[in-house]
Amino acid sequence: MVDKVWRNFQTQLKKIKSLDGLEEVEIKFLGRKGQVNKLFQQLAKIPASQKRRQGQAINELKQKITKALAKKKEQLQLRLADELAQENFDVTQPGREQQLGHLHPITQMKWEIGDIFRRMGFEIFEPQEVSDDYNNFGALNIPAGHPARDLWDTFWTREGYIPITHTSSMQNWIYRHRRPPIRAVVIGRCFRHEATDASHEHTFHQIEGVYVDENVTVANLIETMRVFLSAFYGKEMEIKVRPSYFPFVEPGLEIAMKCVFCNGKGCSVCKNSGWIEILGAGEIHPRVLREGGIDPEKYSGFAWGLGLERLIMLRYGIEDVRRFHRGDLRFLRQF
Ligand code: FA5
Repeated sequence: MVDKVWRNFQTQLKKIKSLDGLEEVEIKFLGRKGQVNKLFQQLAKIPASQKRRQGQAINELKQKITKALAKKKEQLQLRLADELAQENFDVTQPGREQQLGHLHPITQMKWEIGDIFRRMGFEIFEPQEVSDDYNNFGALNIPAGHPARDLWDTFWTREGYIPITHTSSMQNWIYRHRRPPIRAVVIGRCFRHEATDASHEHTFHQIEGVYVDENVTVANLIETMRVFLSAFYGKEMEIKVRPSYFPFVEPGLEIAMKCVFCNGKGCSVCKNSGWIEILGAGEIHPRVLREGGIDPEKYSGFAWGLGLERLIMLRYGIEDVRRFHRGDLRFLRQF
């Protein structure tokens, strides 16, 4: 019996490839329920005259197995160290810091701006990125053939849908799904078929806002923008309000911020004007309210469309809007 166990052990010893495998074999032979202990238990059944010799043989077997396992362990450890050395692996080196990803600056700012408007009492929405002629133009007092359509260089799908040119495309939906007083902000992507430059991208983000209630005026609009800009920049910002034209507001206006790159002196980013336009806005046109099922005799409101990238550029002094989509990690890791 002792010989049989020894032969069995030797066969298994040869197959061991790892320290885990070694432990398995050790348990199988030297463990509490292992083969050596089983031999000891069988001693009780053999004649007293043979017990002494047999007991000695089992003890010798146990020692041989223990020794063989220790030798094998040493060989395995040496081989492992050799392999690690060949891989040029220095176990004494401290761990390398993992480069985990983080949110894109646009996402960070979208969330931050959403929080500011939420605190100001606005409900936040995302736009439908692909919409139709009615929502992007028709419902906004821009019927087919209206020359103002040229203000937006529009992409069209073959089926006649529009990747939205502005977040104003959500206005009609908001008027139809909310009753005054309405305070809503839409933050999302817009697409324009236009030449790109330092302040124009084909894909960019807008923050649309609408406020509808009784007796709302342009003064409320300007104050709302002032409060928002102070919260976002952490200080009073110098702004310029000038008249503008959008078919869905009357009167319409634009707000520009002093160019941070040249401090108002004029440079390539602000096209030498000293100011960077950040939003279009105005009193919502009565026709647009009526189209949304809201009585313009009773209610009035204001709306605005802010360019998200331009806000971020002015906050961090980023001189080219195209940086946001280039995927340059050196740029992105700064946020
Ligand atoms: C509009 O899109 C209007 N829908 C805004 C509006 C809403 C007016 C509600 C009245 C009432 P405009 O085309 O000017 O307007 O765009 C608004 C802002 O989006 C701009 O001030 C600018 O900050 C940003 N913007 C426009 N085009 C681009 C572009 N190609 N790349 C980056 N930002 C842009």
